[in-house]
Amino acid sequence: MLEDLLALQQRLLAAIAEAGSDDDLEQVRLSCLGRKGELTQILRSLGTLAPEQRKQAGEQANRTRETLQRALDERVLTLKQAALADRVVREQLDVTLPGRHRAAGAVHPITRAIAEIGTFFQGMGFIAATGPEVESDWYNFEALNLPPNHPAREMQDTFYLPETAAGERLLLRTHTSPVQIHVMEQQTPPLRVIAPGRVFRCDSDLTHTPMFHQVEGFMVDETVHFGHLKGLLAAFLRHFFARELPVRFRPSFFPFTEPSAEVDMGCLFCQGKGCRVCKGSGWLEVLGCGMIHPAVLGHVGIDRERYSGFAFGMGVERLAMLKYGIGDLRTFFDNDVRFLQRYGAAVMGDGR
Ligand code: 2NM
Repeated sequence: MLEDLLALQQRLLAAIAEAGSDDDLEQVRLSCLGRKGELTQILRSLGTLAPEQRKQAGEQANRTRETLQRALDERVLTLKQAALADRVVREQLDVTLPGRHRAAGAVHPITRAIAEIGTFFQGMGFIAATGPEVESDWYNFEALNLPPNHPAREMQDTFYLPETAAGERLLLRTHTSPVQIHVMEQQTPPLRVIAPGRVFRCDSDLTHTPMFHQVEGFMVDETVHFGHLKGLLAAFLRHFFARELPVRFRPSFFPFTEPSAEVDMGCLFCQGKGCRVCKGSGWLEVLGCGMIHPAVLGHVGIDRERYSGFAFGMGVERLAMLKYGIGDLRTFFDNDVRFLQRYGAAVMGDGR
């Protein structure tokens, strides 16, 4: 019996020393001290021994139990410490590593330019209006006096949507003028409105993107004349480019205005002497404008005997390129944060 106990103790001590996890240890504990454990069975069988043997075996069995229990407790602790030491190595944090760089964004120059344009016209009493980017033929063309066979309506310039169930061919607006038509329909003069927003033309090369931005504006009141338009746009350009500038109006043609004009300003880069930017002319073409065509006023139910109006339109990308010195139109839409870091602003420029 004594030999049996010592042999059991040796075997179980070896098993405890080999146990690599809490689960292993629990298995060993159950096999020896559990209800059906080997030592438990021996302790139970002590009663069958003669009194002399029973005392000796009992004492040895208790010593074996204490020895095994202590070995189990120690092994639990050893495993716990080993696990902790392992974690300390695995989860080491190198506090001297450089931080991860997060590129900071900025206000996009298009947003900034629209805000700056808006600030000027707000100061002149204009209200900003917006409207849908998907339009009907009527609002984008017909109401603006663009006849059915006008070149601007050709398929290659306009993005058309699939025909609707009702047989209507909707399109992506090619200018923000349809917004002005909506406003003129819904409100009565006097009106002073600008319409900033995205417009779409099926055109893509070095100097054209299929989506770009416009700010158009118009004013309708009694006695509005071309002199108001000239004064307003000259003041706008001098405000936007923050300098005294020569401004000239050249006769031109738009279906929705009569008379129509292109507006040039003195070249910012050569002061009129002629350079690459102005192609040697000394002038930069920056706006289109004119007196709203009586047919347009008629289409929106404005009394053309009593009221007159002017309208103008500008491309935001072109103005932003000139003002902020941006060389390549397509970089506006590359979505490269380095573009914002170079040309972006910390604030909008209109108080926001
Ligand atoms: C331009 C040039 C000339 C224009 C006309 C209108 C409307 F709706 F009032 F008739 N809005 N914008 C207009 C006139 C736009 O852009 C170069």
